[in-house]
Amino acid sequence: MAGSIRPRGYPGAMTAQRTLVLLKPDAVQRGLRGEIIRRIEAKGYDILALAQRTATAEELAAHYAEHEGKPFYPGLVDYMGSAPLVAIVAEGEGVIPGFRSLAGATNPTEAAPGTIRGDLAREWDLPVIQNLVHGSDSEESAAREIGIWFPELG
Ligand code: IDP
Ligand code: MG
Repeated sequence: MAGSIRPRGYPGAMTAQRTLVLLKPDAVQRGLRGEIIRRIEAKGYDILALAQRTATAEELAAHYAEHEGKPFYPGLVDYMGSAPLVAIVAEGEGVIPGFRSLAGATNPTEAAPGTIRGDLAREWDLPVIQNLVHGSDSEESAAREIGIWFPELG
């Protein structure tokens, strides 16, 4: 809650969720870190942790275990490990579905205008969809993914 203007212990504080956001390598390479973080902060979520680094093969295998064996999996881990990314833990009531809503649909062509992917990404003829951001899709995923990227918060 560092930096929050809300009083500590405000009603409902115990219901806050945490989600794991990744600014993928295309977001970093295109200089969109600030624009995406701006949207997270403008929505009102708190940023608890933030780190830029190149993901290891072990981190990506753990993070994307659910996609292993799919046709786009080799391209996905290659894309995600190709250059630095930024891992973020964001906090707030409803932040798990709320960030997914900010991000928009997986395919940037289908993502609605107003969303991160809809406004800032497009399709390319590549083996994997490059769509700027990852956001956890459930409380279980968020807890697992935060443990991968920020074990010190576990
Ligand atoms: P999500 O990021 O919207 O949660 P997931 O289905 O979890 O989407 O897929 C993880 C990532 O894998 C996507 O963000 C995208 O980069 C890539 N991806 C997903 N489905 C496809 C596909 O059908 N073709 C190519 N890449 C895909
Ligand atoms: Mg997903």
